[in-house]
Amino acid sequence: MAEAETKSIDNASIRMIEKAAKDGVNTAFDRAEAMKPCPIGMVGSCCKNCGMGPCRVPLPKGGTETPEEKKKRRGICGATAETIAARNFIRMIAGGAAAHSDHARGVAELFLAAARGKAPGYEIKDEQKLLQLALDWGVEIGDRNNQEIAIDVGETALAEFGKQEGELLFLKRAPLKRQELWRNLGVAPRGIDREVVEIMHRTHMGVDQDYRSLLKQGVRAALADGWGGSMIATELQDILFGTPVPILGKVNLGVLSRDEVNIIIHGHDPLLSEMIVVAAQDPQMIELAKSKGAKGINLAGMCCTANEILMRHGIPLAGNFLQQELALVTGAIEAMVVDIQCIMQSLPDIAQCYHTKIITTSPKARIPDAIHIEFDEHNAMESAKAIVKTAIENFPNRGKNIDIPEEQSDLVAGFSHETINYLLGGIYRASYRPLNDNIINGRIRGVAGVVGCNNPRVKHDDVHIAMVKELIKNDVLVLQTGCSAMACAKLGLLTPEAAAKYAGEGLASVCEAVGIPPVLHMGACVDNSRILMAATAMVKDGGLGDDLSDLPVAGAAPEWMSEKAIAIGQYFVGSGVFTVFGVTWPTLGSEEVTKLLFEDFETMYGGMWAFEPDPLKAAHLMIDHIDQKRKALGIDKARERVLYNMEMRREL
Ligand code: SF4
Ligand code: MSK
Repeated sequence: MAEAETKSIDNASIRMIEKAAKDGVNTAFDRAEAMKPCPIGMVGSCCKNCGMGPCRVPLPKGGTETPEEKKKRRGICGATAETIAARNFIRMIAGGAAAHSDHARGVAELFLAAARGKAPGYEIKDEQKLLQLALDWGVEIGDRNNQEIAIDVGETALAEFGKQEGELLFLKRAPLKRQELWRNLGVAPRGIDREVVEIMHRTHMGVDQDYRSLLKQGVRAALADGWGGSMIATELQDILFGTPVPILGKVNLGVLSRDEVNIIIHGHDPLLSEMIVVAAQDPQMIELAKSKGAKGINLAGMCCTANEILMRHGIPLAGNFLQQELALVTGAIEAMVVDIQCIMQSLPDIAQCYHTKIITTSPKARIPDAIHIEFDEHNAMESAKAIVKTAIENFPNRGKNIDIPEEQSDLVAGFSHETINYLLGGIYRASYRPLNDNIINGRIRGVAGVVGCNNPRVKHDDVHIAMVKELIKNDVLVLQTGCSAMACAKLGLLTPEAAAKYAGEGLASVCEAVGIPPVLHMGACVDNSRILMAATAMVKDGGLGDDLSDLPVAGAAPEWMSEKAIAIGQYFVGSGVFTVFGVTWPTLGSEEVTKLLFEDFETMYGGMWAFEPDPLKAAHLMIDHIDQKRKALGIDKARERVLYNMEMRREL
């Protein structure tokens, strides 16, 4: 038990780590202990981009070397430690941007098929957002019907991926000053695919060998993710499935049911999961479940697919990234349905110890020993029903070795950028004005986006929770997505009651007046684009400068692990936001590359990276940055509240 307690802060996970040990199941926690990270690769000093290598160029022991020695520290092709670290770093950006953007492409394709009437079961749920997007992209509205408009919107979206010239359309959403800065620095992205491909070209042996130039392309591709792929995914998903509004949900393994068929949907793509939600409510399916001895069907989510179906349907969250294996260890899952991203290959192996069926659904993400039921968007309900049926038929195979932890917590999710606008300003005056006003009067010190994954190199959930608690205690409103949101939800930080319990006086008073939690759940990892939109709305509302880099805001991914996290961090930095990562930092093998990212980027982009594994220290780096921005805006001194008499009102 003591050992399991060092691995997670979450009691449900601790109990399942214990059970896994008893059941002889090997999890990521065990593998992380058995396999120490390679100290050379960890800091970005290993290149394997050609057959002459892999080349390792670590700093000499003690970290000091003469200029002559440094000159010799090269790969076989002559690549320096700087080139190697920069290449590795931007290849991570390419991976992350590709993942988000290929997800977005799938959404755009389905969107277009739905608009053309070729994807039965899907329809336009948010007409207002469709029209807004049409306006933003210059698609004619006139007296055309939604279907006609949606076809043009879908075609415009798809064209963004392969665009060869010009700029991505969403760049125009950014503050004008930011757009100019991107153009002046030559990082305004062209087509999304083009920027990713160009990274792969430039990092091929013998191409771009100046770390500054490599990192510049990294920024361009990351912006193509945040203001391109991710934003397209979020917008089109909202139009198809509905823009999220606040909704009550539950989180943790305690949401699993003892007497119902448990189906977990895991991954990132809401296209299929939306249909599974409908299929699981089908009376025929429920009857079938009952005929197999179950009381019904219990659907729960895992990772970002979970965030998607929670926000729109209130489907409970079984857990975050490091709980995917632990969910199987309960012995109570009939089927875990996976789509794309963040899915561990160990799942089928663990499933064999119980009765669980692992079902892959994407042609892009197959796993040996899993059952493959391919999702056919033209026949989505059929695919969804086949999956639900497979799970139901597996219920009689449930064994006796079952342990479902009690833990489950309430949370409120669904704070889309539009919802925040409405909650703050009301239906007729929707605006960010009250937020800006409360930042200016000092009740809210600033805003932080705390996002990202879990990583077994640190104690599960602990780093997220410690950082977020420290931020809200210091009157910083926190916006969250991904696995980080789930970590904090488990502690109850995503409920309105958390304001009185954990937030500083100023933040608590605003949260209580508006009726919102001090930590707002904004969705899945692609929905970090919502945070960009919220920050842009703050700039446009006035009083807090005229660019994103003027805002008293900061970002963090304290338990990051995925390449997507690096792409997200880089698009925040490239948009002017100070961003702190924990766990490890992948360019420490080159002082020059690290200095460019941590210092020089601030002069160039008004935002820079930082690395601080200690969550409290990291929170204070963010708070210090917020305070500096407040000072620069001249709002660092708490203003006296003046009660206006009639004469003063007339004058005003
Ligand atoms: Fe080594 Fe250069 Fe080949 Fe990289 S590209 S593996 S540094 S020879
Ligand atoms: S699922 S990318 S572990 S947030 Fe989006 Fe969680 Fe990170 Fe995957």
